[in-house]
Amino acid sequence: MTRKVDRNNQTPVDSNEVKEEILAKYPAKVARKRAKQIIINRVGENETVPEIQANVRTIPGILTMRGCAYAGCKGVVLGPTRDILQITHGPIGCGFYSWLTRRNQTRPKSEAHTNFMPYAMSTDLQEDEIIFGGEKKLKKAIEEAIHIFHPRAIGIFSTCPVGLIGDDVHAVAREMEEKHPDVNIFGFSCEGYKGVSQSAGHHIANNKVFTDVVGLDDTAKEGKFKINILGEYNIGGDAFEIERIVAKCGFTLHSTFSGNSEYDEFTTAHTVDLNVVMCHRSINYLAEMMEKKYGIPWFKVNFVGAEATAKSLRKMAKYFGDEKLVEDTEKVISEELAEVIRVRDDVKSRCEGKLAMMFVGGSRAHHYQELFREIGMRTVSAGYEFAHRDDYEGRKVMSSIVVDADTRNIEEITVTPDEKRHHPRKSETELAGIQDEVRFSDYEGMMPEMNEGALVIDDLNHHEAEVLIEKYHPDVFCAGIKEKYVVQKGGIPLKQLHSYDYSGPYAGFLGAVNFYKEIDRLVNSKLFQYVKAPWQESPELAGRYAWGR
Ligand code: CFM
Repeated sequence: MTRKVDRNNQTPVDSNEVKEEILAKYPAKVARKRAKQIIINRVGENETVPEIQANVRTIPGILTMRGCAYAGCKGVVLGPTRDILQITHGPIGCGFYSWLTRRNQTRPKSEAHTNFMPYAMSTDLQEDEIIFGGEKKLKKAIEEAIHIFHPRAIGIFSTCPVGLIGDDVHAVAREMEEKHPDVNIFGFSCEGYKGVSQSAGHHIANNKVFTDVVGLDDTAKEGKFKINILGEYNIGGDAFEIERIVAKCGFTLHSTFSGNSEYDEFTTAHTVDLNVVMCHRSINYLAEMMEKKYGIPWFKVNFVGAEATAKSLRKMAKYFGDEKLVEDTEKVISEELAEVIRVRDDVKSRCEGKLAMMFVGGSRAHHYQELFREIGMRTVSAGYEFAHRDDYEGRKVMSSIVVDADTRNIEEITVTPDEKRHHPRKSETELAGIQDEVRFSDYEGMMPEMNEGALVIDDLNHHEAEVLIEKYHPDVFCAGIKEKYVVQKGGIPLKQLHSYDYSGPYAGFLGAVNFYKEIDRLVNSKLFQYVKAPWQESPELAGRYAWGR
């Protein structure tokens, strides 16, 4: 099942030396801690890999790439849903900076359909509320929102100051819901500081969507082979491409959590027969809870990479086991792959052997290695900002993950089977028959698929990125906007894998073609070799205090 790790394909630089150089700059205590988060990859029998420390606090003073719990809850999981009216309870900056910067696209079914995405709604907390409390202002904002927009559902998202002053967003939600029984109003305790990163916000969002939204309506959608896609957020139009492909094969896509989605698709999501999980990190909780409560099996898929897309579609068709579906899926794959292979081979002739690095949130640092592999490029170093050990080492290590105080901060919901609505989608024997192929409730993680000797780094920081660039001279560095210009000033092209640099889609078959072409242009352009960073000309900045003149 596992990809063959290329044991001869060693990195051109000694990873041990790079690690040592990185650690040498740190005080002893910091170096000891970072040493557990910088791992040289080894893959043994049964996908065993070395242990990496992940999902722990960033050491104060280090310039991390991470974001906050509010970003994970509002920005990531709920943000892409167009008709849940989302109010940020907090200072205006939190609402404004989480407004569409992630490039999650949406396509309302018609002009008449609700779409709140072009709005950034916030209570715009001021000093007065910080001192005297913000609940009154929140209630007023909800009244105003209902009056103007008539939403079916309202989500309230807490920011840091809300937690610090003690506003009870849940009590406000209950009170307002009593006044407006037609509107489903729910609050999220996703204050930015709630966890060590955005990952906490994902969990908080999953919990509330599960308890307050999923399962409210038992009306099933028409159609055969019904699925939900969990953890796909339609960045740069990825979900549009995935929708196109799964429909062409003959699946009925009931809902995507939450790219290009609507509230109604969430309330009825429990009526499907299969959940497939794209981004494991951000939504595995919901997959687990839906399985327990409603009996919906889940497995991991990946639509980033043409081969990975084909493999995922095959797994899905295999699950339903319908001959015509399997046949149609194969037809779609061979039809779509024809163009992909033509471009891929052409691009590969120019990109083969080039080096890539990727440091993205919690899934893409794994998924995008597929696309680079397809054009013959090697990932010499990769890491997540905020993923957990299971995303690195595979879910097999989950039982051995230490639960610390920061994790305990987030509610664990006890889920039991729903007496009326839990029913098995397949018999035990049917499930067992395809377990090896589809791997139910499992994720193999990033490290078992990476090369021997590759450097895996959790929660990368600025200093470490600089050492990596100096040592490896990668042909492309993949990260986000915070890293982009520093890396490019160093003469290395940076591809944003969060927002896609205003481009995309990169998922599915058409997405793969887009990505090959862009990477070809980036790594084969001479442009970056001409860049001279300001610090190469004058490495030190001198300053003077104005009053010393
Ligand atoms: Fe999942 Fe995502 Fe990602 Fe993520 Fe994110 Fe993202 Fe990401 Mo930016 S849900 S973990 S919290 S795949 S916004 S669409 S690109 S860090 S790797």
